[in-house]
Amino acid sequence: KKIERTLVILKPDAVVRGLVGEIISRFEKKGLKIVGMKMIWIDRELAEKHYEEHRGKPFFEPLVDYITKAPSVVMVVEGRYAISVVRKMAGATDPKDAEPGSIRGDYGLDVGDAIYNVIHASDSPESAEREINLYFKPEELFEYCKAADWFYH
Ligand code: YYY
Ligand code: MG
Repeated sequence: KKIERTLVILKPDAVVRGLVGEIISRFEKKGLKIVGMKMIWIDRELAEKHYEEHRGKPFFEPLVDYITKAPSVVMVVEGRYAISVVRKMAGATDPKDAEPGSIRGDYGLDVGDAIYNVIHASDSPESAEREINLYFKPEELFEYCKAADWFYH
């Protein structure tokens, strides 16, 4: 069945533009399960850790500025092939290239010094595990049944 967990961040632009509810709603409708969620104001230390693979690139500092500019909503989303499914739902990195129907394709366009693209989603099982541990303690993640679970499982 390949049930996976992935880290999603509704970035500061999603929060200040009032897109949080709409984006969460997409994951719910898709059949994904939210197993952890909170609002946090990511600080520079956490941002630099999160994006350490990009350290030294020209967009690194602007990216850290962007992600620390206002609060974010971080969540762990669970479901069948959740990592690749949520990446597809997010769409291409640059919102001008992202397909309509994807989150970045539907909600983003303007960019700042960095690419402001509304959402982060883990890109592999290894990054999902690393990123989930960066933002959540084990006791902040929950196992529970949703109404349709009896139907599929
Ligand atoms: O995984 P994803 O978020 O789609 O893109 P990455 O290549 O990992 O880059 C992380 C983050 O950095 C991206 O969401 C926006 C920003 N960024 C940028 O501002 N300018 C670039 N040329 C590439 C990425
Ligand atoms: Mg990435």
